[in-house]
Order: sequence, then C-alpha cells, then structure tokens
Amino acid sequence: MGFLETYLQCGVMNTFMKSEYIQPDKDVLKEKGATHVVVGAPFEMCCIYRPGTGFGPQAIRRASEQFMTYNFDLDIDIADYLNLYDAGDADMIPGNVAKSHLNIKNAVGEIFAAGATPILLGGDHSVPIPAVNGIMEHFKGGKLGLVMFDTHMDTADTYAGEKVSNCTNNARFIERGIMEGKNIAHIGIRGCLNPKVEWEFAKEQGITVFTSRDVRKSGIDHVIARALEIAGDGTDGIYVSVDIDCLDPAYGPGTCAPDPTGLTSWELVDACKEIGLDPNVIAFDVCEVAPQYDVGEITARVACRAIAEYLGGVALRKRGERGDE
Ligand SMILES: [Mn+2]
Repeated sequence: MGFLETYLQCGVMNTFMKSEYIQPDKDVLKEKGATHVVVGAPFEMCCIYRPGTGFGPQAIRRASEQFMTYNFDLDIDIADYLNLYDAGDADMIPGNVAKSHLNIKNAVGEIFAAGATPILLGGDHSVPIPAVNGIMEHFKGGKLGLVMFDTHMDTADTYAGEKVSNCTNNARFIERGIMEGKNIAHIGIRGCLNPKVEWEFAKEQGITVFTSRDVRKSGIDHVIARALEIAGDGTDGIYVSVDIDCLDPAYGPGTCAPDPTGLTSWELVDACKEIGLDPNVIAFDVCEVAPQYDVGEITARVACRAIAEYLGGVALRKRGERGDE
C-alpha cells in the first residue's frame, strides 16, 4: 500500500495495519492464501493485578493505523512477500474463563490448521494457554519450544488456587507435555515481582532465564540468538510470546504489572526481527497491553512495531537474505 492510500485510510477500518478482515475459518483462510493472521483475545479475567488488557487488541490495531507495510529500517515491503489478514477478535464470554479460552483456542487452531502463522493480540498472559492448545490440535510435530519476553517467569503452579492464570502459562505447557523446560527461554526477567517459588520451579525444570541485566550486559543480539537456539533444539516449532511488561515502563507504561529496569524498545524490536528470520517460529503473540495506563499510545505503538518487525524479518527470510549482513 502506498503512502497516500495509507494516510487516506487512517481510521477507516480498525484492523491491524489496515489488513483485510477475514473469517477465522480454515477453508476461507486457505482459499485466500493467508500466511499471517492477526486475531485478538480481549480477555482479562485471569489478570491477577490491575485490569485493562481486554482493551489491548483494539488499542494495538488503532495504534497500527498509520503503519505502512513498507519497513524503512529493513527496506522491505512485507506485502510483497506475505498475505497478512486480520480475523477480528475471538468472542469473550463474561464470567466464563473456560468458554472464552475455548473460543481463543478454536480461532488460533483454525489459523494454524490453514497453514498460516497466528499472531495473537492479548489479552492477559493466560491467553497463550488456549492458543498453544489450539495449535497442538493440528500440530504434526511432537514438541514446542518457547521464547518468552516478560518481566515475570509465569511459572506459578496455581494462583489463588486456580491453575489458569496470567502467571501460570509456563507451568501448564510443561504439565501438559507440550514443552520441556530445557526448550524454554525467558528474556527480561527482573525485579521484585517474581516469587522465589517460581524461580525454584524454573531452575528445577531447566528453563533458561536471561534477566534484564543479562540483556544489558551481553546485548540483545547475543541473547535472542541463544534463546532461539534453546527453543529450537530438538523441537518441531517455536512459540514466541511477548508480554509487553518485558519493557521498561519508560517504554511501555501501558500494562498491568510494570517493573522498572526493563528492556528498551530497541531491544524488543531488534529481537523481533531475528525471530522473523528464524524459520522454526510457528506462532507469535503480544499480550498484556493495557491502554488505560498508557501515555500517547507509547505501549501500543511499541507492540505494533514489534509485530511489524517480526513480519519484516519473515519477509527478509522469504527474500532470501538476513538484511543485517
Ligand atoms: Mn507474563
């Protein structure tokens, strides 16, 4: 899409980067040749602290309206290589976690079954649980690896007695045999919002934790290369989850449990390009954007840019180059 059309269409239709709306139906997606499909999960019933992520998907779409498919930094137009669609939001059933999660699972499952890459917009960080379940229904391989950006480890077994929460996703993936700890890499962990019991679980399971300080010391290029290696080692695909609270609140204030000394926008965006370049990545999500606490759409815009950069990385790979060499 050209420059003029991009601006003329601002605000016309709230889909991600003004992509065409499509039904989350396997046959329709196949017929259209969709390669990447955005789907929203406006779900916040499993948030353990302040609410607001239910408005994340629409905030991200709104902030994306000015984004062009041409990526200046990468000098590539993703529209030349990818068929991006937006399947709208999965239906949320107020007061019913199971039914809401089932709708997320079905939508993501249909996208994956069509041979496209689901790009899930959360929602609280419980939504990768049904998303991964939806993928596993159609996944021909055996095991998945995980690269997760987050300030928290999300390795609690339960929270207030509940197995499904925005801090229990890793425990569920492992418990259900979908992933092994040795194929899980966390990036951005820090601070005083991680209970010791969760750290012990991570160590017991062999999860690799790259702290925020590790990123600062070793550089994001090194960390993301190692994380992708860990998640891809002996697995059949990598699920990437971006909890936007991985960012320092200076770069991402619009989230539920922010903690200072996090990643910069640069670090997240650069890592997302590398993720796009990795052919093993089969799904991507951005969760925990809560626009109520945002300032001037900073957080939603970083979320958009992270997705745009991931897609840019995929386009570079399809063009047969890495782009940064
Ligand atoms: Mn999280």
